[in-house]
Amino acid sequence: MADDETAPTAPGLPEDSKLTTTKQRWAREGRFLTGRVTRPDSDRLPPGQHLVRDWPVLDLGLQPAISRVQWRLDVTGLVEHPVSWSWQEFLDQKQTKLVTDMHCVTTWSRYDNGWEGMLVRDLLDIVMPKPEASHVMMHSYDGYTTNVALEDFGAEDALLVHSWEGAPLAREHGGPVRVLIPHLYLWKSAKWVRQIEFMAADKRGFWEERGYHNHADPWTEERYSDDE
Ligand SMILES: Nc1nc2c(c(=O)[nH]1)N[C@H]1C(S)=C(S)[C@@H](COP(=O)(O)O)O[C@H]1N2
Ligand SMILES: [Mo]
Repeated sequence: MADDETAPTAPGLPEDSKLTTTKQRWAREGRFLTGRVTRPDSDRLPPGQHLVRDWPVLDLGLQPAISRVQWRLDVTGLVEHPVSWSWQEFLDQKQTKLVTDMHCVTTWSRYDNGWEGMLVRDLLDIVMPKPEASHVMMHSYDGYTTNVALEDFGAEDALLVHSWEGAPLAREHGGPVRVLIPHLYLWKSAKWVRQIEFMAADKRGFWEERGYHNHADPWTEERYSDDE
């Protein structure tokens, strides 16, 4: 068990101490990014992965066509300020460019992907998760779902992306907007995202219910639920 889970709660601290601790750590790490978040080259490819140059497409075989006119993003559940954004409202939010690697559980990794979108941390600043919010479920236009702990969702390089390498994110890769959580296997990065739900308890998403690991850290090869 991690130290922060066993640490006694200081007297007088409210029940939200876990979120408070997380937010304090974010503050220590630095709120502003240099635009590049990677490990040193020598330690860059997670175990069991191989490098690819192309970008494979993986999904349930259904690639919903969502026009930017129809598109909406709803942020729901345990937040102080739920939002329901149109395409323009989403673009009006602060935009950030990042370069990250990505790692798929099917063993390919791809380095140096240039993204543009909204930092999840900027989203969290707007919607303000309530103290009891501990997990997040992403819901997509194709019916896909995937779950993460709030701490993973709020990673410094987690992004809601609309562009890749300077062009609008292609439909087959989840455009108009997909989630990107670079430090987890790519199935945790919901394509065609339409709703982000904040929850008081964990709940497994599509692949997590079908044999895949609940957490999905590529560095410790959290591939299958048998390993939990
Ligand atoms: N909405 C949605 N998101 C999804 C999926 C999906 O089927 N539907 N598949 C996941 C899986 S299993 C992987 S490996 C990645 C693949 O992303 P890519 O097709 O852009 O490489 O998307 C993830 N996000
Ligand atoms: Mo996947």
